[in-house]
Amino acid sequence: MVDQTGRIGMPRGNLPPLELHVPEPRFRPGDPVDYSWLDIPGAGELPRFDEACEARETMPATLGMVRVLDGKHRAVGPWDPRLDPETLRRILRTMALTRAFDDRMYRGQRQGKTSFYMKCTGEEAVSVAHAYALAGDDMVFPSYRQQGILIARDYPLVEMVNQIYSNRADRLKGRQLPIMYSARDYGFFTISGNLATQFPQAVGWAMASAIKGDTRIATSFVGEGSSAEGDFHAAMTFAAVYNAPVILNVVNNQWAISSFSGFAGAERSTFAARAVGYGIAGLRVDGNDALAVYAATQWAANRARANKGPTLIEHFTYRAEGHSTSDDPSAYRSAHEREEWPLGDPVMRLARHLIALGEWDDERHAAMDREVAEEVKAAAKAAEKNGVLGHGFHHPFHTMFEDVFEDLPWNLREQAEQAIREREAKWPDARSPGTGEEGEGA
Ligand SMILES: Cc1ncc(C[n+]2csc(CCOP(=O)(O)OP(=O)(O)O)c2C)c(N)n1
Ligand SMILES: [Mg+2]
Repeated sequence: MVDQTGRIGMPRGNLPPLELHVPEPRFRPGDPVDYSWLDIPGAGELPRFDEACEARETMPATLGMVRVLDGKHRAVGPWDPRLDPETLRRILRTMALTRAFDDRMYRGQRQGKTSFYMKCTGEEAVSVAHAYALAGDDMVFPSYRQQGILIARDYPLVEMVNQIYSNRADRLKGRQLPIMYSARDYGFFTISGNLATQFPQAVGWAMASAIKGDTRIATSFVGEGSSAEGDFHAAMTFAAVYNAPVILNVVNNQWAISSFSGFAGAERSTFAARAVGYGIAGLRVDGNDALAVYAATQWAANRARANKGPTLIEHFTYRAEGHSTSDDPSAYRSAHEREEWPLGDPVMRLARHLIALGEWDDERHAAMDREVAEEVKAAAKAAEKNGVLGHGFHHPFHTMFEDVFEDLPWNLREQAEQAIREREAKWPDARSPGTGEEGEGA
């Protein structure tokens, strides 16, 4: 750059030097936590917009928040989905089951039964209430933290554990990282570790559904950190241009492993507000309020099904535990964040609402907790019979060469033969090489 005096790159004395802002989280390990700076709108404050409104009319909902459960555990305001107590209890039980499943699988990882696990503790309402508000055959393009959707759709827990243990009953034959499920018959698209790829895929699926004249809509989830990926923006553009029947969810749980949400832009605006710039309806929702998640999802699903367009939903929540079993959050954030989180625990909030209605009590809650723990235990025991990591009963290793090409190309056939030879040389005593039944060390 050349200034008026012809000097290149020299600072101009009359202007401040340019500087960058590097985001820094408010609290680090050991810091006391005070969330009073967080502006959380009250329950029932936000008006409910017409499902067929113009996308830009939802601007207040992208800066405000859909909230139904108030501080006294009552359901208030125009977003109350008015669910009957039986449905509320089913949602509560599914959230409790999801939490119990997470707890047991986490322990399973610590016991060496799997290499990896990811919990969704504190975020159960996001996936479970969302699933309850969809039709059972709507297509889900999840991230790795929506196990609650599979559980809400009654996917067998034992199949989930088989996949997590990479055992011989794993339908995915040990080819996916544990927890990266795939369940075509449950409308649950294969989870990918490549963040945000599912967003444009969901939009493409929704466009195809419309092209075929189908009535099924698609829904997809990314974390707030992943919303910084280019795929997020490609998906938003396609969804807006073609008015695709899709719900695009950003789960803002405040953290992307050790990066806080500020690195994805949270200091500047809400994630929901991204919607309006694209011409997409946007809703920010209290992600720890199952009724609010249900109501927002129902609004977006009705809108999409009526050909009124896509919706971006930001679920405002908190990742209560580590990112995964490979993570140690005490190294980068204050442990007090979880205790101080102003939106509480989604399971307890729904339970207290039911208690306030006279439809639940502490004894029933304790009995439910015991029941879901037993259900998970039974599934885990049944799956263990099919093998766990490190103790055999895996799919024969040479099956990794199968199922991609109808006829194995010569180079892969050579590689497969070489792999079998090397294995026999390494473990000459193995009972039946490659069957996965060799036991320890296989
Ligand atoms: C394209 C890509 N970049 C980076 C990673 C590594 N990675 C895995 S999870 C993760 C954090 C994602 O955080 P967020 O999107 O907020 O979701 P959350 O884990 O909080 O649910 C990162 C960076 C990846 N898997 N894929
Ligand atoms: Mg996150």
